[in-house]
Amino acid sequence: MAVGDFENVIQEKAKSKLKAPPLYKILLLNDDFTPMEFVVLVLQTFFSMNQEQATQIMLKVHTEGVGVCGVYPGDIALTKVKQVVEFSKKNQHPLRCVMEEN
Ligand code: TYC
Repeated sequence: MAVGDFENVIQEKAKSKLKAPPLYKILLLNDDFTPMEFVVLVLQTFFSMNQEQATQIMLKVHTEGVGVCGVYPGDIALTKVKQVVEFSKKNQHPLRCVMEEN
């Protein structure tokens, strides 16, 4: 076997070991106390949504109990969940936000 063939075999093996990093969904959960306007503000502030998108997602969570606000790599997802939880606590709202592997 020529040297070039060996190189190809090694390259193919290396490629087959590459795996995309896991992505995480960030979920908002409904509750009976957090004001709708506050949820819309959270979606605009931390998930870069405009008023219409944020209102749509908020209403989905309000009626269905849960909704996805975005999908991110693990470190970014964790930071966003912490930011939402901290911001909600500071404003004395019980809004729940969690992440789940996609
Ligand atoms: N259910 C809340 C209300 O009626 C609104 C709400 C929507 C709360 C979405 C949380 O993730 C949520 N004020």
